[in-house]
Amino acid sequence: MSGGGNTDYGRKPFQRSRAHFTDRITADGRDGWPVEAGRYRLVVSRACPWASRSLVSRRLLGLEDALSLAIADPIQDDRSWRFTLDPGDRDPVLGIRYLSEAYDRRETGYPGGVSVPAIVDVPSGRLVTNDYQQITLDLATEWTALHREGAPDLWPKALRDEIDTVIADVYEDVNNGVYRAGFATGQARYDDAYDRLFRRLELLAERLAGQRYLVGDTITEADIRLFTTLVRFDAVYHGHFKCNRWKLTENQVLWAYARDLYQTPGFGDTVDFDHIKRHYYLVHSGINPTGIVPLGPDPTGWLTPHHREELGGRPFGDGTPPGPVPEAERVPVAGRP
Ligand SMILES: N[C@@H](CCC(=O)N[C@@H](CS)C(=O)NCC(=O)O)C(=O)O
Repeated sequence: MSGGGNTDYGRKPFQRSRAHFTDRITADGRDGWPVEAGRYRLVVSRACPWASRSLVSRRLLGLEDALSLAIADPIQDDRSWRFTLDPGDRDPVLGIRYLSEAYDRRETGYPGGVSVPAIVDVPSGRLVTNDYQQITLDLATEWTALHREGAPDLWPKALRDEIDTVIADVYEDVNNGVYRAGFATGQARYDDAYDRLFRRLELLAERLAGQRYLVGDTITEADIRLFTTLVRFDAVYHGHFKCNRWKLTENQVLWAYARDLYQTPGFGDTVDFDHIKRHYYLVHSGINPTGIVPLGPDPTGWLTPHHREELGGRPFGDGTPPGPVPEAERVPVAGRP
């Protein structure tokens, strides 16, 4: 199905760097970081799918007051993530210009990359964790004392095995699969990533044809993780990463599923298409050397009716949707449909 060309299995595949700081913020504080309202700051880029998971979870769980938010400029410079969207180019709470300063306070000479999402301890200014795989699970299970009333259970114990199986496949073939395709340096690796991506998406579409959410009948961690890739699909992965067997808008089931989530409070209200497009098309100069940011696609389709409620399902289980987005965190008009 996919193009031929040279085989390149001898070359190094795209490798996602290990999350280096894996301390956990827990209810019992066993790593020295107890859950505490107002103590920590979540640093994200709205462009980043891994960071966006934590933005969605934080909204769904109503943790906005307990865990404050710093939004980095979508365009990194040679010192990585920076707070150039803030007055004086400084994060107003941490007082730093670059996220790397919090990494340095944690460990001098840390050789790894500076990545988001990151959680920083406000009193000491030290990075606590950049473990993107664990952060949302901990928000769901360790931060419960600070959840809003009516917060959903995003990782319910009874469904955990099934959720974990789904998220492992989604990670491998979809979340990370688009990157393996986009950053492939040879044809065979690209072909393999592309084939696995679309095979997995088609399986997921079959699963979602008859049920509203991935696992059980409520929104879970699994939906959050699939959503953050789907919402970027046509805007960046289809063109920039060459994941172009079809567009999301051409897959009836997944497009309706993604719109359903987008229109659910806590999902679409965290998405900034302007940050997403500028980050991918400007930062990855190796695959987009001209730095031209495409004007399309037209995002207004995200607001069209999806009819997924006909499948039943209880988005928040016995809980309720989150309230409005805090004024200071509203996505600017340029980033919304
Ligand atoms: N790179 C992280 C995962 C999160 C991630 O890849 N974030 C991206 C933005 S989407 C990032 O911050 N990249 C900069 C870098 O890793 O140097 C890891 O593997 O620990």
